Amino acid sequence: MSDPRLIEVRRNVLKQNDVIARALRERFRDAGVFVISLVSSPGSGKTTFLERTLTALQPRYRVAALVGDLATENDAVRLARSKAPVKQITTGTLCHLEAAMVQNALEGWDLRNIDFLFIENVGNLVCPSSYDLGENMRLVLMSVTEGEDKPLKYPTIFNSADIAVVTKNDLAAAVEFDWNAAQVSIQSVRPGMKVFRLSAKSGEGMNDYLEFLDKQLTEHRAVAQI
Ligand SMILES: Nc1nc2c(ncn2[C@@H]2O[C@H](COP(=O)(O)OP(=O)(O)O)[C@@H](O)[C@H]2O)c(=O)[nH]1
Ligand SMILES: [Mg+2]
Repeated sequence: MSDPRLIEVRRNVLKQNDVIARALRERFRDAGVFVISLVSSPGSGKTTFLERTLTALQPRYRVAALVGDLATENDAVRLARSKAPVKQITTGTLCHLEAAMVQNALEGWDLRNIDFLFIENVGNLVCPSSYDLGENMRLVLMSVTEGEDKPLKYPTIFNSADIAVVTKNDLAAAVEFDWNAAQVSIQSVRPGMKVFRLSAKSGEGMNDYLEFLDKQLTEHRAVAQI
């Protein structure tokens, strides 16, 4: 049986996170920035996908990114090639980002100068699901090389996400990826979820996703009357 004190501590940590996440969400809304967080297992292709996204959006939008990892600044170095402002958050032993880490990382940034802020979470399909980061949209990424049943095995993270992206489509034939089976897995966990199929390496399928982001920002600003 679980220790009731442990449950109490966990509850308090989550509550504290929610308070900060709520404040962040208000700050984001006031600044008119649209915030997208990315979650996936390690190696699914978050950084590759994000680098391509940042580069593609830059001519029209002001973009920035925060990236979380247990150790190393490798991903921030890769993302900085897009010339967008990027900050690395190293979490040490923690397998997820928390709202307070995002808040600290944003120090010194004027959010009014950003249209899209992306937050790459630590690669993990379990821990990040319960931590609200104040984002407007949570994107869960899965790659064709991971198999079709990840949503069934990790339903909580798929449930907590708003949209799904299936990436590395250039490898689909080589790994005999079954698109229908993947769709069934995703839709059974999160009925109606919007899914994009693409390859961040070749760029195939990226346009639909970029157009979707475009619309999201327009709608967000119309609702917030910015
Ligand atoms: N073939 C192919 N490889 C990819 C694609 N996206 C990422 N990769 C490769 O997958 C590996 C992990 O990618 P990375 O972006 O670091 O994943 P992350 O750990 O989720 O950030 C790297 O070797 C990438 O080059 C893709 O669309 N197609
Ligand atoms: Mg990465």
